[in-house]
Amino acid sequence: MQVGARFDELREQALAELAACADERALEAWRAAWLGRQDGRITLLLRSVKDQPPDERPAFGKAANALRAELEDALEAKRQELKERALRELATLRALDVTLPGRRPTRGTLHPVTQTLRDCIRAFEAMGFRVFEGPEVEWAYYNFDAVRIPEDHPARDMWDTLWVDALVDGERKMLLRTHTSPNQIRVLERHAPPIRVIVPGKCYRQEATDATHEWMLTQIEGLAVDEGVRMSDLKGVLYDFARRIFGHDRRIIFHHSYFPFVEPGVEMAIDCFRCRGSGAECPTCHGSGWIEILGAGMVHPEIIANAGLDPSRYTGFAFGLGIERVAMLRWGIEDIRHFYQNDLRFLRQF
Ligand code: FA5
Repeated sequence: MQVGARFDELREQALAELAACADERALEAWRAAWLGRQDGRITLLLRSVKDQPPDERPAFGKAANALRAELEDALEAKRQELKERALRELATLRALDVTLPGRRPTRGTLHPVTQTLRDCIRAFEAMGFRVFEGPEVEWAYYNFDAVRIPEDHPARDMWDTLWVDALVDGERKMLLRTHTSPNQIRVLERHAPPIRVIVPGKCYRQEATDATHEWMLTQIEGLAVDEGVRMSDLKGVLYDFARRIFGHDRRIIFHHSYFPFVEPGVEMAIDCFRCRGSGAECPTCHGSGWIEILGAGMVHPEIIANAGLDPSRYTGFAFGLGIERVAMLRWGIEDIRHFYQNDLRFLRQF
């Protein structure tokens, strides 16, 4: 066989096998088989130059060297081709479609109870009250005993309590505060008259929920203690508050009420936005025509005395306002339970 023809056959076979290589491993196997230093077929071919008849050696050697160079170039070209294909595939996998419409960033709003709380705080701040904060996990002492609700007092039943499971001195003494009134004591312990503070915050009660009762509620406690503070001051502050929040056309009523930490005690209610007092079947006010929004009264003289102040000289008023009820009245929301169900159809309306 002619040297040229033999080499053509080898070239064809080598290039066909190379073309079939699909990855780096196949390429390496091909390289070892054809160009491997030990026993690659081309290496063996080059080594066999000396076995050729002397007159054919130069042509044989030249052709074998040319074939080796050609296969080395073909290997390099194939390697490059595989690399580029892999990069192209990766690019399609991670492709960004710049023609897709963008995602609109979602924008939140303040929860309606938070909005109302802030508006109420602003109304009291405008009347000279300063904001104070107290703990949500409270000692039974502040929540009950210090505000004149002893262990066996029936008033404890008014606030069905969520107790914290930890025992302190063998007793459960910590609870989720049932009202913000423990802060009357916390403020009196730390500050001297003249006192004019409000204390906003969450409270918790083990309560069967209905249209106007939730087990978590937000209150603002108000406390003013000074020489000569009177019931008329309390009424003036609360009227002014109601006008700032609800406007002039809302009706307000004070009823006598009982809270162990005030004397006398009152409840303030606003006319029912739903039935305006006419509907005996109204599910919001239960037919009374009024929705109670706060409890209030003159600070009990015993609490003034326990704070180290002379009750014949210092007097004060206190109130505890329910913020969810205020939000319901403002926006005509018929059920308090909407607030904490996280239903965006409800929350997006504010
Ligand atoms: C109290 O919590 C007293 N600490 C208020 C007080 C403070 C009286 C200072 C005197 C002096 P009461 O339990 O009535 O009282 O609650 C006060 C207000 O919180 C209610 O008028 C109402 O607006 C709101 N509230 C009470 N319970 C709930 C409830 N379960 N869900 C929603 N709001 C409530």
